[in-house]
Amino acid sequence: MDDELKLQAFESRIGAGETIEPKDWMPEGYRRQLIRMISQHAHSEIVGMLPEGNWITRAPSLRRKMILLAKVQDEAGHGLYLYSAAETLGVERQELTEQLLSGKAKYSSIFNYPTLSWADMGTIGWFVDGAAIVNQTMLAKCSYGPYARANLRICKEESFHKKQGYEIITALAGGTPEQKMMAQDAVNRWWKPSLMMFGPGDKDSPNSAELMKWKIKLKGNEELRQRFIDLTVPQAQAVGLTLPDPELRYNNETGHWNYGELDWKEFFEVISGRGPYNRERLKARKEARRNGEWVRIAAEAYAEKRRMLA
Ligand code: BYC
Repeated sequence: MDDELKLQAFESRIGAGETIEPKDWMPEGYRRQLIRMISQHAHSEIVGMLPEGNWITRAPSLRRKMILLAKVQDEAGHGLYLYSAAETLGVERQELTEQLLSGKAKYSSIFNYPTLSWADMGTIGWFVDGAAIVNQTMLAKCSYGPYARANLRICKEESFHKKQGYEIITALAGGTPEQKMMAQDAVNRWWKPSLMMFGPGDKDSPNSAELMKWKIKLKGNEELRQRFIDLTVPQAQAVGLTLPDPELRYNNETGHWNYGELDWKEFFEVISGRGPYNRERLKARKEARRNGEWVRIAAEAYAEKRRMLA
């Protein structure tokens, strides 16, 4: 079959809701888009361990420490499922890691902000994992089998992450006036950056049309952002915290919450490597890579020895 016929057959499989598997024929554009998106997602999970990892030694109780430790370890696991999913497309994990460390690859904008107080652990779980669930529940139904299955598993774990974050915030919001203030301050700092996790508005999203045509993305950035807002406003009201947006208003006609303009200039600065914490995040990843060098050498030598003995 020539490529034109293969493409038609591929697109009719997508149209029929079939799942594409690694050994199936796929257009180069589909493969390229998946490698870009899955690797960015994997990097986000790995870099995303840093802001919370920063608080493990300062958790306010043993119970909180155990929960946070488990959550951060889960994020490492997510990174590994996702790198494995990317590898099914014929790319090496080492190459992807190098793209991250050289600053060539993107990772989620949200992890370029500092974690200043314990309440930030609450808002990360509540907002960041909450936003990730809204986005990834859709990706769990995407057309590429390995990515869909990785997201299915990730979402189950994110659900626990979100609950632990909301529980931290509920405890602080119902605590002393100082604790409530700490929770409100974290909400003030994390709300808008969390909304920007969904990516730019649909007209500034160059990848969406192709991704939606191939059912890699099932919904646009704007629709998912709105869904997250609609789910989160009542949760903020329930704990007596205010979301920092004077234009947030329920719209009876649409059944959705209207919200104010986001700072897209800030977003594009952050994803271009000039956010508040981009340098620190990459520095930490480079140090981790250097410190783990001896483990990789030992593992490689062990694998080589087993190959020779086989
Ligand atoms: N941050 O055409 P667009 C987690 C880029 S981690 C950075 O709309 P697309 C967690 C975009 O890449 C979960 N860059 O892109 C972990 C594109 O640039 P390139 C992270 C962003 O792909 C630890 C350009 O802007 N989730 O849950 O159609 C602790 C134009 O955008 C961002 C994922 O990675 C951003 N926020 O849609 C706690 C989900 N937004 O590549 C929690 C998988 C946009 O053309 N990814 N850009 O140079 C996706 O769903 C999609 O890639 C996005 C963007 C919705 C993020």
